[in-house]
Amino acid sequence: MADVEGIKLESDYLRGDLAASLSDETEVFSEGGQVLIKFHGIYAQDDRDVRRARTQAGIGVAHSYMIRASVPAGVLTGDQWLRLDEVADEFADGKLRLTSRQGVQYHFVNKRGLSPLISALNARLVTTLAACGDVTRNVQCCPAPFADRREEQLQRFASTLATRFRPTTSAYYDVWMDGEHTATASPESCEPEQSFYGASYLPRKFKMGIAWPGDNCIDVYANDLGLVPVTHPELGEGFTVLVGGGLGAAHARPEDTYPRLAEPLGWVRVADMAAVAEAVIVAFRDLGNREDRKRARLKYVIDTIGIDAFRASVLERLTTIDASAILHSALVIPDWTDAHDHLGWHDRNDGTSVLGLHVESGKVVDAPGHTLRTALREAIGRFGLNVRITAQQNLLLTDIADADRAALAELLSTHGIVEAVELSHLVRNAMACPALPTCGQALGEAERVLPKTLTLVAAAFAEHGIANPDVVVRMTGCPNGCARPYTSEIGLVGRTKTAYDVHVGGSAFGTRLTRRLAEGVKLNDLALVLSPVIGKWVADCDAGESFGDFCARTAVGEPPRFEILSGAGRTQ
Ligand code: SRM
Ligand code: SF4
Repeated sequence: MADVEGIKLESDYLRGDLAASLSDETEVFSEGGQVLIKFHGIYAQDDRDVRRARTQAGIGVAHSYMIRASVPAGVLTGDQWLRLDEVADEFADGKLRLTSRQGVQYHFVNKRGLSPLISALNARLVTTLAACGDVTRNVQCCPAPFADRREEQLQRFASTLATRFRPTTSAYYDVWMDGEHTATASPESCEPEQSFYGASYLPRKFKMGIAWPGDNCIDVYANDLGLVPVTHPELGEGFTVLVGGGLGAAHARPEDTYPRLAEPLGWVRVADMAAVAEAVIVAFRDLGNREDRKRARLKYVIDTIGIDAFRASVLERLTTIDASAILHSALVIPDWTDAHDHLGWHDRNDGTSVLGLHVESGKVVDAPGHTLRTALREAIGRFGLNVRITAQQNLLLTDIADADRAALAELLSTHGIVEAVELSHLVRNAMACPALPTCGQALGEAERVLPKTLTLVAAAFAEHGIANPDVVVRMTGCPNGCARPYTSEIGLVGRTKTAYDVHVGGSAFGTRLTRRLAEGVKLNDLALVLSPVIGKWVADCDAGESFGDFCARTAVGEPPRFEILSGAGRTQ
């Protein structure tokens, strides 16, 4: 068993020695404590920019903590946002970091700041419980509040699933909030002994997402469990259920770790969906690898036993008499026609509008000439707005009275916030993960070098006369895939401090994995590597064919590892 398994088992449902560690004088938690705090939404980190100098000076690393709030479907009230904003100054580094799963992170929090920060969020019904750890993580959902769609039903459903699958430990409230259960984000809950999680929780993280049909803005195929609403001709409303997505890989283990897209498990009525989701999670709990954490995700269970055996395992765990009447054959998902960023103005035709704002790498921060954080605070306070976080690290302001549109636009403009239409496609589409200096797993930079990288990519397209390429670029500091580079059209994956693997050929709609074009490329050589392929695309593409589609059709670079290993040639 991996060491983590023993720590979970002996922790008394995630309590461990956390309370004792909090009252000691040090900036650290015990080894076991560092595992357990993740379940409470906290990661132990250190400032890697000063790691070497401090170690050489013999003063040890600069410890700090990252706290992640999980926000189902990215939905927040204005009041919640204003409190989230305040605590960034009180306890963190003055920045809110919107995540690729619609959450919010704080960095550089010190140990003394953890309890007050968590208490402040919970007092506004925002939880950090299960934002990290071997549990069901934040439930993604298309956040668009458009009048002509029914996403809001889906968003409520995402919230229901998130609440149902949150672990029921009271340790969270006892450790961080002096047992104060009343003002928290979690529901009345059963004792942890009665929860399906059991004492050792899941073998690894488990991710769920709900997409809007046709608009894969959440990258549904990257989830362990992805739901797409499809109406059954006889049984009515339900979901085609996808299982086994996940992007993490390790450079040192190309033979048995790889990104993989989710595949269909079946179709389920809305009323039965939570029960089926629970059966999938329980099957993962029972069948997942508890020895080798690199192989502990659901995708490897499915690749080991096969989708049919996995489906049978799910059926066995459905506690109804006729389980097969619950899990039906998968219905075909409507074609994906977009992975919408939801940016810009959207008229709801009910006297209100929605405005999607681009947030570079999710960093809500005040910078000279671009005071986004202050702008949001003023706008939300003055116009009574609410907020949605997108799965592309951006932010939507909702409930804008049509009469306030001009004044809001004026306010944003005085803070240097430009409308999305004024941004280049590359900037608008791109994502990067936090990487250095906070992420302990980063091999190289990501969000800090994204602007330079996009300039280099733009130059490569400009060489071939393309001035504003509509291409999706995503960048990560290591192969874990946090900004989902393996489903983008150009994915850059950190290999060393200065070099990246260059991937191409994912689809703009997140339905296909990338192909590796080159290994270990210095950033300054990026144009050299991309330019010949761009040249071929310009010369040979079919009418309207995107860069990603062209690279896939003409088999540029190596196929995805998953296809090589499985021989499946699987693309969706
Ligand atoms: Fe991630 C670990 C940041 C979405 C795959 N991820 C981490 C950690 C916590 C590093 C660590 O373990 O010490 C990163 C914190 C860095 C920092 O300083 O803030 C981190 N992941 C992020 C975020 C903030 C990236 C972002 O740019 O927004 C995203 C937070 C989402 C959230 O709110 O919950 C984030 N991570 C993802 C995604 C994308 C997704 O889920 O849609 C993936 C790929 C999908 C998947 O899970 O396979 C992802 N993160 C990983 C992995 C690889 C897991 C694996 O199966 O091997 C790790 C490493 C691990 O878990 O040990 C990881
Ligand atoms: Fe850290 Fe790697 Fe995730 Fe980037 S992809 S945040 S470097 S774990």
